Amino acid sequence: MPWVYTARHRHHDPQVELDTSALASPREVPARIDAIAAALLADEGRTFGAEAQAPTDHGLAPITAVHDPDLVTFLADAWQRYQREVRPVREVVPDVFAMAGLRRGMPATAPPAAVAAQLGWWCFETTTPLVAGTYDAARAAVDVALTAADEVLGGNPLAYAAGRPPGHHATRSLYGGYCFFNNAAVAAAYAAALTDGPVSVLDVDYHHGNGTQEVFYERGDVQVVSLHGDPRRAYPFHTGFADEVGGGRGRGTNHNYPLPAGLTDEGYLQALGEALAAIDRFAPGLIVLSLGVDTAATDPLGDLGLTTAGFHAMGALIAQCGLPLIVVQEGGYDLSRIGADTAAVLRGLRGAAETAHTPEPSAGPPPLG
Ligand code: SP5
Ligand code: ZN
Repeated sequence: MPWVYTARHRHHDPQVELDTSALASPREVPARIDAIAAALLADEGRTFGAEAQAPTDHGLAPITAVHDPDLVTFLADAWQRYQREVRPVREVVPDVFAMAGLRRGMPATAPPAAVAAQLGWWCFETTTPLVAGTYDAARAAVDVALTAADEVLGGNPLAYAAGRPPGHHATRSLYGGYCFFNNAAVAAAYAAALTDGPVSVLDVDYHHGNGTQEVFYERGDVQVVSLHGDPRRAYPFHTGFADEVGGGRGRGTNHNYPLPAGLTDEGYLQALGEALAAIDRFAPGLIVLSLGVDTAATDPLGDLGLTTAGFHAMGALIAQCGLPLIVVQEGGYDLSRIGADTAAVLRGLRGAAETAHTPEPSAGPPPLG
């Protein structure tokens, strides 16, 4: 199984974040992906490639197919501008958010010019600091996902993108939730364009993938299916309810499965079975799997109850679809088991992946250049 990794993820290395009303040690840290890479390497090539591939540079076009180009431009030098315009500081976090209620009934304003104002225009929450190397790491994470997509589009039934920072909370025009660019959404849009066919995103991270949902909400060619902690109690709180079914041409293509606290393997796999039936009805050519293992029983950010055996069963059940799979890493914060749980899902997926049929890329030049 090909997997893609670059040490550039370490360039995003926050030391503090503002979380649940406290300055805390960040959860989304370089050690996460290094633990996963170590687990895959310890397998010595039995299930995974004996070594990772480096990502290839895909440029900005696949990113701006999903994100506002002005968000990309902002992230490219926001940290450096903050050092000059505001004050020198290691972690940069917004103070004032551009909430619609601030300007009710007033004329629309142009985007602000000062970096301090722009932070609250492009970011939706406080746990996602910018540091000096954030943009480089976030760009690399997109290339990791796109390189895994290339493997699957080239005929491999399964490829794994071992990247961070994660992506599924980033919307078209907002970053947050530890996410800057939506790696899985960029990969799904890229795969949909290159295959000219329907694609499903299956998001099993503990948190609702609000960004992926928003990116594809009105698109009929990309289905988004997410299982997550019920937003009545779980981050990101404002999205992920079952009545969010898609709009316009995308009506009926968004499926949310809010889950109760304490759910264990059996209940989780039952909900996953329902989610997979919805994917089966959509009949995609491939699946992008947003794989967060923060559903683990011991995860510090989650309250579900999955075991490592449950993660293996999750992979095996998803593999029964018989569809090619681009697996993109999202969350997972228990460093003592993130490697084992991720490897368990991938081993389960590989069980049936050998038999998967890969769609032909459409003829003609790639639409994304
Ligand atoms: C990709 C991903 O998993 N992002 C998750 C972002 C969650 N950020 C804020 C979580 C706040 C939880 N506060 C601690 C709760 C301890 N039970
Ligand atoms: Zn998560």
